[in-house]
Amino acid sequence: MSDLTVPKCWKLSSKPHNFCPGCGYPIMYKALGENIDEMKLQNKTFIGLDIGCALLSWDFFNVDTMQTHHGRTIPVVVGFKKVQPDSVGIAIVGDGGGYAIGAQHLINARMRNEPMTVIVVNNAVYGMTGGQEAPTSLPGQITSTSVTGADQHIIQGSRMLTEMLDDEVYIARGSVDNLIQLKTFIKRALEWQINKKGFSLVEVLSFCPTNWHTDAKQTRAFLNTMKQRYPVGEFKLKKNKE
Ligand SMILES: Cc1ncc(C[n+]2csc(CCOP(=O)(O)OP(=O)(O)O)c2C)c(N)n1
Ligand code: SF4
Ligand SMILES: [Mg+2]
Repeated sequence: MSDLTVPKCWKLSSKPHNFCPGCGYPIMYKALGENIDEMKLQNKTFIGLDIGCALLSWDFFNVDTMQTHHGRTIPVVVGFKKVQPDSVGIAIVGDGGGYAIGAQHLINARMRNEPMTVIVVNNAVYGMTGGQEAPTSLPGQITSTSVTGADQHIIQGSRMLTEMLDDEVYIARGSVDNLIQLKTFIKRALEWQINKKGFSLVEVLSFCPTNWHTDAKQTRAFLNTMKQRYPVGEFKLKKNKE
C-alpha cells in the first residue's frame, strides 16, 4: 500500500474533496476505500454518511451513498440492510453523531446485533459546526463552547458498546496515524458483518487541526494525547477471546 495510490472506488477525477488541509477523514476514507477495492465490495456496498464532516465525502465514492440527518445514519443503514440483506452496510458518523445525538440508535443497533459496520470518527470536537465541546473532548480541552476547559468526563464509547452484552462482536479503535493497522481493523469489521452477519464498529481517532487550532506538529501531539485517554486496539473478537 503506497501513500500515493488512490482507491479505485474513489471518484477523485470528477470530484475534488472539500476537507481542510491536514484533516484525518481522508486517511480513514483511504483505508476504507482500499478495503472495498481489495474485498471486491464496490457493487454491494451501501454507505450512510452522517451530517458532520463525514458528509464532505458525499458523492465521492463510486458506491451507493446516502447522506442522513445528524445522528440518524445508523437507523437508515439498518433499514437499508433489511431490504438488501446481501449488501454491505456502512454507517460513517462523527463522535457527536455517534456518541451524543445518535447514541440511542448506536446502542440499540449493537443490542440487536444488526448486521452492519459503524465507523465513528472521533476528533474530540463537533468539527463541522465550529469545534464545540463533544462528549469525547479531553478534560480541560479548550473548545469554542468550553473556553475555560472541557468537562472532566469523557465517554468511552467503544468500551461501553463492547461490554454492554456478553456476546460475540467486533469492536476496535484505530487511529489515522497508523494507516496499515486502521485498514486491518476496518477489514476485520467488514468481514465480521459479512461472515458473522453481526454488528461491528471501528472508532477512528482523527485529526481536526482547524478546530484544534494546531500546526502539523501540534496536531500529531494532540492525537498522541488522545491515545492516552482512548487506547488503540481490538476490544473483543469473540466471547472469552477463544
Ligand atoms: C438534528 C441536528 N442537530 C444539530 C445539527 C447541527 N450539527 C451539524 S454537524 C454537528 C456536529 C458534528 O460533529 P461530529 O458528529 O463530531 O462530526 P464531525 O464534524 O466532528 O466529524 C451538529 C451539531 C444538525 N445538523 N441536525
Ligand atoms: S473541520 Fe476538522 S474534521 Fe472537518 S474537514 Fe476540517 S479538519 Fe476535517
Ligand atoms: Mg467530531
